[in-house]
Amino acid sequence: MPKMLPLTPATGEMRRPRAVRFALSLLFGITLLAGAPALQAEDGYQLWLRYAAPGAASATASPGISQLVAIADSPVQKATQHELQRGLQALSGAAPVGAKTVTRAGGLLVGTPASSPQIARLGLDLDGLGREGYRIRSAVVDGHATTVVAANEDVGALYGAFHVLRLLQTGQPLRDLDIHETPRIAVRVLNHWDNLDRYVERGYAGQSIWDWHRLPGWLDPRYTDYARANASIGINGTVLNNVNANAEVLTPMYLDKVAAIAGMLRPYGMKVYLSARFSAPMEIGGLATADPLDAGVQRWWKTKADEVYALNPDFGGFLVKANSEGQPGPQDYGRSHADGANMLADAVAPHGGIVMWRAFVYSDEEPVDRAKQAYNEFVPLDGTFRDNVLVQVKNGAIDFQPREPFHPLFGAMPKTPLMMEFQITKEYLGFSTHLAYKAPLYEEVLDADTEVQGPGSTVARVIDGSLDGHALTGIAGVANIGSDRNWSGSHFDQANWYAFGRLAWNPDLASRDIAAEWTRMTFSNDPAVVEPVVGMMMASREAVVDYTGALGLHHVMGRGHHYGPGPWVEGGPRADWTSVYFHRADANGIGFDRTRRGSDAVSQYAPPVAEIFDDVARTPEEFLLWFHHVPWNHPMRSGRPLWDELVLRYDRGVGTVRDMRATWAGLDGRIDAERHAQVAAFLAIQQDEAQWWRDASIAYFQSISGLPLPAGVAPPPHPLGYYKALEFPHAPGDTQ
Ligand code: GCW
Repeated sequence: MPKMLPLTPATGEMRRPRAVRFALSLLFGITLLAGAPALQAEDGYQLWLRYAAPGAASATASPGISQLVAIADSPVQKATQHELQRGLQALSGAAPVGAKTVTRAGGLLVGTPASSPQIARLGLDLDGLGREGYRIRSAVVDGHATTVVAANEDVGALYGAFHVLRLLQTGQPLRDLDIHETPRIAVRVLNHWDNLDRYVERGYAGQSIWDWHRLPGWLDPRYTDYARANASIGINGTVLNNVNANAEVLTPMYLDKVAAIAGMLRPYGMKVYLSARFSAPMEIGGLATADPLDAGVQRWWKTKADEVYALNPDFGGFLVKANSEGQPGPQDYGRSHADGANMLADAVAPHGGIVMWRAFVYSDEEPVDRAKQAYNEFVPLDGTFRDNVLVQVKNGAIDFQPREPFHPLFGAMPKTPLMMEFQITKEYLGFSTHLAYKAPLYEEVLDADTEVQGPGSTVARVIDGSLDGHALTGIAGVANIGSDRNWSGSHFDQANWYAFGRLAWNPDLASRDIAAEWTRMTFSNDPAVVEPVVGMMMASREAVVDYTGALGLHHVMGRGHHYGPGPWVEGGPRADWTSVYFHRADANGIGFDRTRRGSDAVSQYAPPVAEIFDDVARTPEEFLLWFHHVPWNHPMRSGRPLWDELVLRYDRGVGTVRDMRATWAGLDGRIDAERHAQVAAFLAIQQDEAQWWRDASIAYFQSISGLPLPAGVAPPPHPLGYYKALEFPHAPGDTQ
C-alpha cells in the first residue's frame, strides 16, 4: 500500500511518492447524516457539481473521508485528483455536527493499468472500453473493500471518477458495482454562437464566457470550471466561435488566445474547434478568391492549418456554415458543398483534424419548400466527402422549433457520417426565462425511426454509426452558456446542458432519469423535491408546444429576435422568414401541405414513414399541420373539430405553466432561498408570456378562421391590433 496522506488538496500533490504514478486510494468511513444539511444561499455557479451531501431523506450514506493517497503526474491525472478531493471532501464535510462514523467501508482506487500497479494487478478486462470508456467495480484491494475505477487511458479514469461522484451525490451506495461505460458517439461538442466582441447570437445568459480581449494574459478560472462541468457529462470538445464566423479568429493574435483556452480545457479531455469563415483567404489572406479548387486557396488553408496545429497540436478541426443565410461558400464559385468541405478536410487531415460541415442550407431563390432544400442539396453528394468530414444536420428540417419531425437527411446519406445538431439555447422555447426541459425533445428525435433499413433504424443509430458502420460519429449542442453567474441564464436551463451531455454519451438514456439525476445533484435528494421537480420538467416542453402553437404549427414567432408570438408576420425580404409561409392559414383551413399532393416533402422519408406522413388519418396529430393543410373543422381524435382543439391546446399550455408555478411555490423552504426566488420570478414571467402567446395567437387565428371560441373559453383581452403593434427592438440574441 502506498503511504497515507491527510486529505489536504493543496499539499497532497507535492508529497506524492514517485513509485506509484497514478492511483487514488481513498479510505473513508460511512457517515450517516442526522438530518438534511441547513440550506445555504446558492447562486447556481456550482451547477450540478455542488457536492452537497445526499441528505438523510435519501436514506443512504455519504462518505466521511479520513485519509487519501493521491499520486498524479499528468495534467489529466491531476484534474482527476483535484476533482475527487474537492468532491469527496465537500460531500463528507457537509455532514452536520453530531454525525456519527459507524464503520470503515473501504477505499476508492482510480487509474489505468499503466499508471497504477494496483490496478494492473487486478487484471480487469478493459477490452472494448476504448480511450474514453471505464469500468467501475467493487473489489477487495489489499484487504479493503474498494471501489475500483479502471480505464485504458487517463481520460477514461477521469470520466469514471465523475461517475462515482455522481453516484455519491445522488445517494446511491457504492456496493456490488460492475459498470462498463463507453461513449456511443465519438465527437461530443458544444457549438458556441459567440462573436469576438462577446455578443452571443441566440444567447440569453449574458456575454460570451470567452474574454477575448484579456486573453491570453488573463486566464479566467471559469474556463476550468467550464471544462469540469463538461467533462462531468462527457462532452469532449467545443467550438469557440459563432458559425456566422468572423475570419479574424484565424489571425495569429486570436490563434494565441485560442491556444490559451485549449490549454485550460485539455486536462479535462476537451478539444477546441473553430468555426471557419469560407472567405477567410480573401479577408485575412489577401487572396482574390476563396474558390476551393484554386491551388492558391488550397495552399492557404493548408498553411493556416499548420499554423493552428503548431500552436495547438490536438486542435479538433473546423465547423463551417457555408452558403446559408448569406454566408460565403463554395457555391459562390460554382462548386459543391463537398468541394468546400474536402478542401478543408485535406488541410487538417495530416494533423488528425476533422471538418463538421453544416447541412443547414436554404436559399430564398429556391422556389421549393424550405423543409426540402437541405436534402435536395446534400443527398446527391453522398459518398463524395472525405473520410474526416462529418455533415452536421439539425434535428429537424426547419430550425429548432419546439417540435419538428426528424430531419429527412437522417438515414438518407448512408455513405456519409451525419452528426446531430441540437440547440441547447432556447431560441424558440422562451429564451432563458421559460422553464422548458429539452431532453424529451432530444429523446423524441433520437428515438424516431427512419425505417431506412426496416424497423429499428432509429436516428440514434444513424448518428452513433451503428446503422451504416461509421467509426467517425458526432453530436453537437448549440450552447446556452454565458457570463451570467449561473452560466445558463436560469437555473433550469442548466439541465439542458446537462441532458445534452448525458444523451451525447448515451443516446438511449431516458429523459426522465436524466431529470431525476440532475435534480438530485442540483437541488436535493429529498423525494419531496425530486418528484415534483421532475414532474415539472417532464411537462414543461409540451407546455411550450401548446402555448406557442401545437398540432404541427411552426415558425410562428416574432420576426428577427424570435421573442414572443408573431403568427401574422408576412412580407419582408424573403417568404421563408415569415409565419404565413409556414402556417398557410386562410378562411378554409390551416397547415402546410407537404404531402404528395403538395410540396411532396413527405417523399424525402423512407417509404413506410412517407406513407404515414402522407396520410392525414395516420399522421400523428402532433405533426398534423406540419404535413397537411386541413379545414378548420377537421375532426380530431378527441372528437373535437381542429379549431376547438387548437384553442384548447393554447389554454392547456397556459394551465401547465400555472401548475408548474404552484408546484414550485410549494417547494419554498426545501430549496435554498436565492435559487427558489429566481425560479419563482421566472415562472411568473413565463406565465405572463404563455398567456400572451395564447391570447395573441387566438386573436390572430380567429381573425382568419372567423369561428367562435369553444364554450367556456375566455376571449383574448385585447384586439389583434394590440398584439401586432408590440415591438421589442432590444430583445436579446438577435443576429447582429
Ligand atoms: O436558428 C437560426 C438562427 C440563426 C442561426 C441559424 C443557424 C447562427 O435564427 O441565428 O445563425 O439558425 O443555425 O445557422
